[in-house]
Amino acid sequence: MNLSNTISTGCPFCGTGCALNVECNGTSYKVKGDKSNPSTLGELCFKPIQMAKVLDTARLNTPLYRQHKHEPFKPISWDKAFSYIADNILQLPKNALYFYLSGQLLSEESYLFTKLIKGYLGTNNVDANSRLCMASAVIAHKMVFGSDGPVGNYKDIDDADVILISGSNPAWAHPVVFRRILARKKSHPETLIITIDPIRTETAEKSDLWIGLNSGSDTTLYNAILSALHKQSACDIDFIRRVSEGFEQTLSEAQKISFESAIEACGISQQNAEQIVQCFASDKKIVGLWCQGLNQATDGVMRNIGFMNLFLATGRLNASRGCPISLTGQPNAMGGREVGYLSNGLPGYRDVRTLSDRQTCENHWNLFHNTISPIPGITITDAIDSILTKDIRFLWVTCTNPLLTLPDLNKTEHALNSPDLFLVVQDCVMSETAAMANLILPTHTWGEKEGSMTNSERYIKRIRPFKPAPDGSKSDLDIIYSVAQKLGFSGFEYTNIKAVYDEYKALSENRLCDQSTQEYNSISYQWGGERLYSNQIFATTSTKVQFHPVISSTSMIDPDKFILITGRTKKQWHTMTRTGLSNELLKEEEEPYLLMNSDEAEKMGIDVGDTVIIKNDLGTLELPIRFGKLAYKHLFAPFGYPQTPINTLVPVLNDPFSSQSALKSAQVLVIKK
Ligand SMILES: Nc1nc2c(c(=O)[nH]1)N[C@H]1C(S)=C(S)[C@@H](COP(=O)(O)OP(=O)(O)OC[C@H]3O[C@@H](n4cnc5c(=O)[nH]c(N)nc54)[C@H](O)[C@@H]3O)O[C@H]1N2
Ligand SMILES: Nc1nc2c(c(=O)[nH]1)N[C@H]1C(S)=C(S)[C@@H](COP(=O)(O)OP(=O)(O)OC[C@H]3O[C@@H](n4cnc5c(=O)[nH]c(N)nc54)[C@H](O)[C@@H]3O)O[C@H]1N2
Ligand code: SF4
Ligand SMILES: [Mo]
Repeated sequence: MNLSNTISTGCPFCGTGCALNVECNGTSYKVKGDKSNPSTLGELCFKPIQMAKVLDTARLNTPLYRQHKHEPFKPISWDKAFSYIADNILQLPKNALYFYLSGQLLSEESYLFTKLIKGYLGTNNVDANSRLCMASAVIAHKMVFGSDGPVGNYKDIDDADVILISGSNPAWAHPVVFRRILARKKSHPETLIITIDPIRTETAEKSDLWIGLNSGSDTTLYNAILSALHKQSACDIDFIRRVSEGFEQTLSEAQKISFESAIEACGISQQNAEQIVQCFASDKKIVGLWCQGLNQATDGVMRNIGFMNLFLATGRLNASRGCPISLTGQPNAMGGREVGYLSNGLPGYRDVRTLSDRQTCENHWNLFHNTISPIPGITITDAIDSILTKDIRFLWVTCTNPLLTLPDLNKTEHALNSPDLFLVVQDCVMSETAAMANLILPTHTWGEKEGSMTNSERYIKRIRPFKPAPDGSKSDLDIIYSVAQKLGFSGFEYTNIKAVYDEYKALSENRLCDQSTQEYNSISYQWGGERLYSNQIFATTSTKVQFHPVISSTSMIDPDKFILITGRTKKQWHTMTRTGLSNELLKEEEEPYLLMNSDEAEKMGIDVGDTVIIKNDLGTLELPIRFGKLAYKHLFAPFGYPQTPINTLVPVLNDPFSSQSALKSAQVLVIKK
């Protein structure tokens, strides 16, 4: 590798998907924004800049094995490691195998895992951490538009009159998107930024209006706005009649609650809610952004749909009046969804339940018909239960750290620690999950890998290596090739990564996420163009966009308990396995904390810095207090800190449509220590 040059690549962190140039000088890597990239325009935040300084810290450099989980690990050869995997896969029945992937893998990696597992192994027992992240958004998009895929794009922010953010804290989680919002505000001060969030986050702080609703009352709020719009004759009846279905039923469900009682249930002021109604009733261009505050809930799909209903009802799916844009969390959850890595997916936004989709993939992979199972696999939280009942006995975890990020960690730990489970973990460092494994496969990571990623606005770019990987580690793709070979499969003999991409892109032809015309070496492409469905023909069977009735939630807060919201910090990435190695990224985020309203704390005799006990039926934790501004009886704690694994207190309660877990609304008692 040339030691002094500039490599064009992308950021490995959030779904904003910034394109980067890395200036390499010996072992020093200077990360800058790539100004030639039309999606992110040369912007970036501090995470990749600081991360590039610690890429070689604490890396694994040999496969490690132990037969029993109480034994110490022993280094083994790669060949032996692949044999252990192949032996387990060949000896166990198909439905005893499970694979858990990640939105941080490159598209080529997720594609080949999908081909190996769903195609060659003939099991759909595979899921990704997107189940915890984007599953509700995926289902909602499919129900409304007929396909997954966020509608709008970042450019829509640049001329928006109103930016409506709900359940999202982009100032921390999508900083470059937020900077774009602030740039619009600066150049056009009349732009209105509204944030709907139980917490007065940095995003809310910098907005014109903070709507601090009660956790879980979103559907009630959106329904109230929808019926108020209808009452004022502010719905776009022409659009509704011409290109949509289901409006009447949706409206009558929304009308079941009066505006006044809805507002009361949300715990917000009538004036604030009316301000949103007036925005939608006007001709203003509104861009709607949302993320985990809507996705991670037992009614996550309904929250997504309720929010999108407001845009449909006012004909807002275009450049002049605005549109909804679902913010994607991980850097390549979009790519993973495109290649079909969730338990029901197949490449090119296909589905295992559709015969023609299975056959297209079987033909493409030179497999016999009926090799791919028509039954979706179980989801990750169900897989944890199946490990406990010994139905699943082999789990291969790649690029995710479930021991800290799944709900109900005591149960998760119990499952992963099971003597009947052979646990393989493929990671670049010793994560908490790796430390529980029977077999650890040390991988290359960002800066060392090659492939492609799709960002939150459907823009695909190339990811290129800019440094050597530690000796002894292997790329995720090499590991897949080698395991396939050990299993005796032909169909994984690629001469380069371009060949993997070319094979996948052919499967995307004539699909919504078509990228079949792209040249691997120079991919720079927004599939679907700037905005999806600009011809008002939708991916549904009737080609019409679908309204769906949304039931107003009636969330009950136990008067003794608090609602514990969990989420991100500004500089750390999830379980901190990599960003936790950077002192700069740890500054002010060294310790976990519990955010609480000062007046509620003072009533309980609790002061800033005091340690409190938080507990529920699932467990007990201790955290130091910080004061913030939140809806009454709400708390916030970050979830990535291994020393206080907050998901211990988060129950497994899933959305019935998406099986995404409600990670933002555990009920807890707070006790002064
Ligand atoms: N710094 C940093 N950035 C990241 C990540 C990271 O780990 N660190 N992770 C990336 C990933 S994978 C993801 S998914 C995104 C997540 O990005 P976000 O979803 O923006 O971040 P969260 O902190 O999970 O939650 C967002 C907000 O939802 C609010 N919320 C909770 N309950 C409700 C509710 O009932 N209604 C409404 N309206 N709001 C509610 C919370 O108070 C919180 O402020 O961030 C990405 N970016
Ligand atoms: N309570 C609560 N829980 C949550 C959430 C929440 O808001 N609240 N959010 C959920 C969401 S949205 C998400 S996305 C998940 C994220 O949860 P996880 O995906 O479990 O968390 P990460 O820390 O990102 O784990 C990524 C792992 O991949 C490893 N890794 C890095 N690069 C590579 C590579 O190139 N190859 C391989 N093989 N490994 C690599 C890292 O070292 C790390 O161990 O957490 C979910 N859990
Ligand atoms: S905004 Fe997201 S994608 Fe862009 S540099 Fe920061 S972490 Fe990376
Ligand atoms: Mo996520």
